[in-house]
Amino acid sequence: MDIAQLTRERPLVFDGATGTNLQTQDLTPDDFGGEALAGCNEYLVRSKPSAVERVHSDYLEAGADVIETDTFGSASIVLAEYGLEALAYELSKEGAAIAKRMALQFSTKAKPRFVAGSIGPTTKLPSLGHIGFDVMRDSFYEQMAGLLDGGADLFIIETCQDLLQMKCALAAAQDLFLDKRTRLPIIASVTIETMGTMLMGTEIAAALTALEPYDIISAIGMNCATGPKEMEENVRFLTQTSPKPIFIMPNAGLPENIGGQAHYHLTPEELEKYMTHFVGDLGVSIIGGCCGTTKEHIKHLSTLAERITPHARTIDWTPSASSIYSSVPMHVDPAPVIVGERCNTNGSKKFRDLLLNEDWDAAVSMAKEQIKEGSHMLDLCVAYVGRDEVRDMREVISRMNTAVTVPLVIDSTEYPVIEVALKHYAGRAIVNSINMEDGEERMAHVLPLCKKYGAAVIALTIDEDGMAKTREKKFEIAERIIDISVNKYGMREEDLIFDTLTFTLGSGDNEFRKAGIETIEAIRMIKAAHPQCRTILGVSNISFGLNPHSRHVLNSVFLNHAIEAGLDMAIVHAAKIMPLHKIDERGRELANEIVFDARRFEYLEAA
Ligand code: THG
Repeated sequence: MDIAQLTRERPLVFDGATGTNLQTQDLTPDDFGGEALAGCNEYLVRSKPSAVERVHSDYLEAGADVIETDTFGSASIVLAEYGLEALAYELSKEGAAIAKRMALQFSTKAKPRFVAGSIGPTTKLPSLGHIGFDVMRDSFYEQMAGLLDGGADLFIIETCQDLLQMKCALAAAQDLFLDKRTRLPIIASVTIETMGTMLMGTEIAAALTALEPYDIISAIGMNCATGPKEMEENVRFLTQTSPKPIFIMPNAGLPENIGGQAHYHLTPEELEKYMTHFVGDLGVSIIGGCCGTTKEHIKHLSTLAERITPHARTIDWTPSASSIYSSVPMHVDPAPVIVGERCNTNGSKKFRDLLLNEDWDAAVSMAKEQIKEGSHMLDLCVAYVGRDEVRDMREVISRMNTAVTVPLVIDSTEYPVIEVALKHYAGRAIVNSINMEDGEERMAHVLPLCKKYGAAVIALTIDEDGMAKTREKKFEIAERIIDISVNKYGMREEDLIFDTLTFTLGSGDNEFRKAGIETIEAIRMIKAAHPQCRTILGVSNISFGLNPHSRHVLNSVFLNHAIEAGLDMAIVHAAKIMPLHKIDERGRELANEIVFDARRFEYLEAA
């Protein structure tokens, strides 16, 4: 099934609430298989399948194109609450099989009906350390395997509260599709609470940034928590920015608590009115109902779908990285995106000492300090000879995941370190870095990780001959990396950030006198040929070996020239970058002479 194709002319209509519908059937504890299982809707597929069939037939009669399986909580980690964890695969499979049987009964050539395997968020938040990535992924894998084997046509990973939980589910789906040599469309749907973010504090833009890179996601959207009215601003945002089709499944309004029970008051006519706007004016292409919606609501949506075409959207997409909270573009105006350099064991004695003392809280404080100083993102490197870098990365990043509001750049040469970081990071990280020192070897390890977790990547202009010195060689390596990354590993140009690297100009070494110009001109060449690609520099490298004041001046002047050539991002100590007007004329002149190799005197030794 091709979601984009199916929704070109008409929106696709999902069904309504499962729980609310089951409640109207006045089921007894016996129907659930005994007191101990009462309330476990997922067990009904075995204890009373007729109740589940009734939900499905109600919505199919109402005209839903897609019905959801009664498997929202059929992952072992949820079923464990009823001692049913061993049945996760079976219940998922039976749930899908019942739905498939019903869908086939109603399917016609003119109106095919589909089954969406429902995958809920479980009861655990991995970003809060409730559960580890691998355990959660395995649980989703088993649930999804059951849904697939039972005949689901697509998966809906819904009511997501924690992006890391969504990443576990997406990793499970990727693994399952590889193992079974198949592929189903996936709808990824987050829940935005009344306060305007996901439960973990995630803004809709951060969710979109983190999810958009996943090829296996066919549509992105929102469900639950609120009614359509409260969703409107975020619906508008998604329809204006998301390259993927949009799915919206609101509750029947905000729930009202009456005698300890949630009541939903939005009428079918009101839901239809909002959805007319969402589809017809904003371009939403998949609609349905969450909590409180009934057969009557879905009837209204399916008749609406017969007479409305999703508005053709104009998409303003900005490639970005994100933390669990917010999204940061990989280009800002004025440039550059400032990547704080100090959370680096090789770049800061203070950070190194904190790591050696395992003072994780103070390490997090250093991160926060850099944000205060103006960093838009932070480079993070915990490598230290003799220490367990995987463990250190896990300790630091699992804290920074929720404590640091800006995106992280994972700086490591070790593949397992990169993977452990990506498994503990809910946002969209940038991996620092790949290069071609050993040919394709490093790319072969790192790029599949970037694909699997949706990360962007920094690529250094280094090849088998070492670090490129001339602009032509830097450009040639960049082109080679683009070719392999895009054509062999499925990355997009917008996922690649090139670092044209510079040797220090502070050594006074004649061999490197042109290093600054070559680095800057290589940026110009890459941006001209590949405007989608981003560029970055570790600016402080240029001035190693000079005294602190000269370093600040040279770094600032060099950065300025690099920006003029098209530099998008800079790894710097934000507090030490000076605006040009704050540097006296003599300092600027000297720095310019060094950068452009126009030195009149050999003053460097004296610096
Ligand atoms: N490109 C990419 N990543 C990189 C670099 C790069 N990561 C590491 C490095 N280069 C960028 N980070 C730093 C961090 C600190 C310093 C230089 C580069 C630095 N530190 C001072 C020193 O060593 O003298 C301060 C030391 C201290 O505070 O103890 O200069 O090029 N992709």
